[in-house]
Amino acid sequence: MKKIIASLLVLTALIFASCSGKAVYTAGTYTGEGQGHGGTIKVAVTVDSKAIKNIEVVKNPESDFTINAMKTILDRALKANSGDIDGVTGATETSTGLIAAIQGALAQAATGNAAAVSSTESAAAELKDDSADVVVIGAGGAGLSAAKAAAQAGAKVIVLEKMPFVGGNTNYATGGLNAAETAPQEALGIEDTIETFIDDTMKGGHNLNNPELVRVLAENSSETVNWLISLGADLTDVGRMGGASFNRCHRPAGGAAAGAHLVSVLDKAAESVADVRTDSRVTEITFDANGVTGVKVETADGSYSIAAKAVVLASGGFGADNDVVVQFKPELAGFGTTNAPGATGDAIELVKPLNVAMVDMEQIQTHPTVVPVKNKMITEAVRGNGAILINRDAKRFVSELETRDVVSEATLAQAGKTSFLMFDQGVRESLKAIESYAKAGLLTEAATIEELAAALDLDAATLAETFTTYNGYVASGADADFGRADMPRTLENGPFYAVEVGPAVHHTMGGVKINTEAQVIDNDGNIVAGLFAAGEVTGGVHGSNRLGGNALSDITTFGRIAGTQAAAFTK
Ligand code: MEZ
Repeated sequence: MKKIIASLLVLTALIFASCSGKAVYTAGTYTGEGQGHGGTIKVAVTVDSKAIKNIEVVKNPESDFTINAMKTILDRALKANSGDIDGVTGATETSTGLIAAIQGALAQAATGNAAAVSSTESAAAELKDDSADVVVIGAGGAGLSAAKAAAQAGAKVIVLEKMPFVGGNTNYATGGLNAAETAPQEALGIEDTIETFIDDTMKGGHNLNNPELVRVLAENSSETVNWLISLGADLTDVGRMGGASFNRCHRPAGGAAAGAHLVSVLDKAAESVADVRTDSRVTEITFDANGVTGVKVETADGSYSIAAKAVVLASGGFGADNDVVVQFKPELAGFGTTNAPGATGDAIELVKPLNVAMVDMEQIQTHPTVVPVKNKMITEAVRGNGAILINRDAKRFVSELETRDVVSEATLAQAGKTSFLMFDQGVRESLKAIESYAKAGLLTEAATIEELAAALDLDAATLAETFTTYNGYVASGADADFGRADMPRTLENGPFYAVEVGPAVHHTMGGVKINTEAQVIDNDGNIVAGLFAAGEVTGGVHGSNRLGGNALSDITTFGRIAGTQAAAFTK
């Protein structure tokens, strides 16, 4: 109790000091701890007598995708010179733990009643209009790629992100990035071709795709991989995704999650050459008779305008907002989503005054292996590395490497409209991404298949027979039941694992119409001068069904093209 009273006194002193514009620390480095999602977060906070000089996260048990949320919180604490800051939407537990750790350290640093900078003082800056060659709307993978490419081409770039952190849906992407005829494929002896990549993508999208855009995607994919590697990305592990004829999904060594890794690489690359502003929502794209002229921006502190010669729209899709989803595909009412909270389709209204053409808006994809209610996507790479899908009769019911539309539909036809994704220790060891599912407590684990069946209330003899039959198919190289194209390993090394999964909204394939140079097209077929777009905000690349691994490919390749073209336009 004494400890609590003492903490409250320190906190009260800090609050008083902050309100009066005065607070003081005893210079030094102090540690604090807080409980995050994955365990205890520990920070070391260095202060001088007036201000926080540095915050270092010395123990971080959180998953990779929270890196950007943590960075945002550290930036906020440094800017505010205080631990009295807001958390980050979409990373609540990490925010709570990290903020508590910072507050704990600052409570020790506080001496009670002298002078320091208050949070309100440092935040009260005047908002001035600004200018840039290129403004990028959205700091997900597409926006960050565009920003880096535009700056590499010599443009002054400002990136505007409405969320408090960068990364968008790319933070959640896991399985990897599709590319053909790449150096990492060659190193692994994979004989893929650009033409097969094109054929697979067109087939997966039921030929609704714009073939010219698909060709650009495939022909530039290898160069994109080289570009990302040159920026520091690790894309050395190459695995299989549904609908692919070869292993072409590139990700970090050991099968670690690709998205958060690429965000951290691209963020560093973009921040070094562009002005990246979070908590900055674009409310209008301004234009005159000659084309776009800039944007209007809204922040918590007020609004301002940026004059720009070119604008790159990279604001993502609308899969996070079920109200918008059902406007275009009513049968998805009530479905969960894998999407980041910012994917709310802001571009739909933003481009209306510019008479921009929209294509394929009703083409919305569900991902078939998402944990119900928790909305946690289990990457397709788990199936790619060997996992099988089992229904409540303890039987397989589909080729696990079919495209997402086929696997989703087959799952919805099963009792309970979900299935169990099952694998063994061999699959777990082949893919680092699985560790985060184990850490999050999503996996049911059992020493034997019979024990796994008992834990899930399935018939043990049937499940054992299903595994035996499947292992026989792996040995013979032919799946006599469902014709699964690739069966990389038998499932016979315990422990065995299962997780219940079902379809949830994943990717909105429709969006603004672009040409091969990422220029935006209007309803009369004309180019909107100075307006470029890349990533999930666009339509046409994926047709009616996107292949797993083609989103990271799309955002980086078309992001690069949009940035380069936008910079060229400003010359
Ligand atoms: O491209 C994707 O959506 C993807 C690879 C998702 C995943 O299952 O990891």
